[in-house]
Amino acid sequence: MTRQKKTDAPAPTVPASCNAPETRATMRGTIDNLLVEERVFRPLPRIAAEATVNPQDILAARKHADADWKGFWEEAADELQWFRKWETVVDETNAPFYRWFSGARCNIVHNALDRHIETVNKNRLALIWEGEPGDTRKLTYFELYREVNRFANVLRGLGVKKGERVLIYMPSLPETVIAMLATAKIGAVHSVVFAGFSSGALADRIEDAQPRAIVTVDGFYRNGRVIPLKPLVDEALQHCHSLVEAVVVVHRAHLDVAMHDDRDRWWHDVMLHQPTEALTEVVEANDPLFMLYTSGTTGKPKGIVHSHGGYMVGVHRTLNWVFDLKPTDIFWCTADPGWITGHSYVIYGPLMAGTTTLLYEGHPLYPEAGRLWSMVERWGVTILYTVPTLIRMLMRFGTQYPAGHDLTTLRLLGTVGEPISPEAWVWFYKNIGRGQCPLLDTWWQTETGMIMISPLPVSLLKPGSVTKPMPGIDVDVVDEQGNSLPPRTGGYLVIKRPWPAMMSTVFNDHAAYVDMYWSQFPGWYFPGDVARKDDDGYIWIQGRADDVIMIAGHRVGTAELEAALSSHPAVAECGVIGVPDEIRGEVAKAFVMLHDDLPPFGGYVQADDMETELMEHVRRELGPVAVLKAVEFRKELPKNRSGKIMRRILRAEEFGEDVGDTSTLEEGPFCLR
Ligand code: 6R9
Repeated sequence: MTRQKKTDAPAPTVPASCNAPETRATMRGTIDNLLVEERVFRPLPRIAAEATVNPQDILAARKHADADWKGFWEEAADELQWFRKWETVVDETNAPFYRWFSGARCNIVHNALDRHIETVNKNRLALIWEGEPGDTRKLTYFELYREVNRFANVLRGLGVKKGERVLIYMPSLPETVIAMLATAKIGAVHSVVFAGFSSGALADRIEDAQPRAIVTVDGFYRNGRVIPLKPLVDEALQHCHSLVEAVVVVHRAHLDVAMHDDRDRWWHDVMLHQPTEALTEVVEANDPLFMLYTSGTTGKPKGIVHSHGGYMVGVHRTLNWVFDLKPTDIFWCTADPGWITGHSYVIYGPLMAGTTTLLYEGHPLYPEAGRLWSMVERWGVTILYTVPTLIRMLMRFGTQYPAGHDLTTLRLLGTVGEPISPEAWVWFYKNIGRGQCPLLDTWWQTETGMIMISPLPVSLLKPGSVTKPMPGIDVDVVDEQGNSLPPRTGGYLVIKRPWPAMMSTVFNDHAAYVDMYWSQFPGWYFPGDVARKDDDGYIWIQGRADDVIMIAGHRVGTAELEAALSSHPAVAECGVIGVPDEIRGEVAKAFVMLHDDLPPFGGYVQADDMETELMEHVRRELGPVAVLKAVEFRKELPKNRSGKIMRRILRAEEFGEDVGDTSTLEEGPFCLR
């Protein structure tokens, strides 16, 4: 890139891994790389001094994993408690249906909760919850344990059996965590449905999952409003065939909701007089723990299934390595519980680690743009793990809000969910992390269950790169034939070895599991992303393979075009798609949200016309291949529950096509703005 702010790097002595234009790939099936980002951030001495995992450990772990990957994961499994050890670390006889820790007996709730009651963790805070109006609740491990046991008894009383599904349609509340853990405790399978979804989306998921019971809430607070939820359950149940025998309703927003006598029960009524002890079901390691729906580009959402044993090992190991947890940490991952990040790194991971996890019910900008920072200050948050979309949104409000709060407790930052543009990365690092906190950009998926590619606190960081695979994870970038690509050549990201927290299947559709993830490159897992490595082996995600744009024979990932656009000071958010072009075949079209709180275009406009200015800016940043044909200015961009821009919807709108499944589209109260 033309803008190289070397002053941002504390010690920019590492050879720059630049991507010289002359080496751009022209091979079929490879992705061009246009973005050249040269800033590097060296490990901070203070962080290195307190790190549990230092660079030598990482090297040793990689060596160990490469020589004996099963032994490597077996060691990770030994850090947790099992009722009976496995017969095989990973049974590959029916690949790609890998069975991790086959024959073992366990329950993730034993590790997340039960075992802490016997240790000093018993009276430590497990959960701090803050409601949007400002009400708060704190639960120690012992208190959470008792609540979970009571609700486990409720579920058993309602006739929920091992292996049956419990659907949880709730926002971020303590009861959401309690319901999830209680379901897992009795060996049932939870399916959390994002509270921002419509009754139609809920009905589809009920129809597919066939839950025995539903847990929901009368309503909740979001952006200063009360959002009723229970009526949507009634509506969904009217419109689908289901086995649902009981709906348990948490009383949160004092709404006068209709209750069906034979089916609906208040949470506080059923919890009354329940014993505070409950047996933890002993399950086989491959028994299902939960399912979570993701929507493909077309068709119905798919229920991604995860199992107890492998998932707990993968999540536990990655949380401890990436975030190097300390007994004094207050861990805040801002993800919704209806997203995989909420499962792995708000609930299961932090609880297995015995740390304190913070949950927030409401909108991140309510009542004003400093809400997040006031919460960091109030609770003394030490680790903040969030999404690029939220960072971009907060950037729009400038530095006055973070500057007004004491953020000095923060020691680590993380992001997940989308490529983070170097601009947003540096803003977060400097203004929130004060240049003192490593920023860990973690790549993974609902399907992978755990972080797969990420720096550790002692890694050298490059803004916009997810750095290197976690030890034990074998990642490569290949062309369409599966040949490994040299550095600086983009291609398909593949994972060449199974890993413990991998999904076990698609619920009720084993063929879809094989087709969607294992058929493109037989024997390897294909996540659907395009990426490149640089000369240091660092990985740069270029976007989703489905979104790649072919400009005059050059294949360009959306992440690079969007990062270049985002580096223009007037651009708040953007999404790029390919549109037909007579000469070049295809060119890019951008949908852009400008900073609306700046003077017209922030005074940055050199050309008369903002569209021309942005087109020229992208060309300056990325070179002549990056042809932006048009820029459309928008007040909103379509996003899903985790804030990802849905280019599929932009494309469908552009071409007047059916937008397909929009059930995961974030609308109304959940829309981040
Ligand atoms: C955890 C989660 C998965 C897709 C993934 C990729 C994108 C996630 C990323 C990232 C660039 C990162 N993605 N993390 N892209 N950098 N650090 O996000 O799961 O909702 O299933 O999405 O998100 O495209 O394939 P999920």
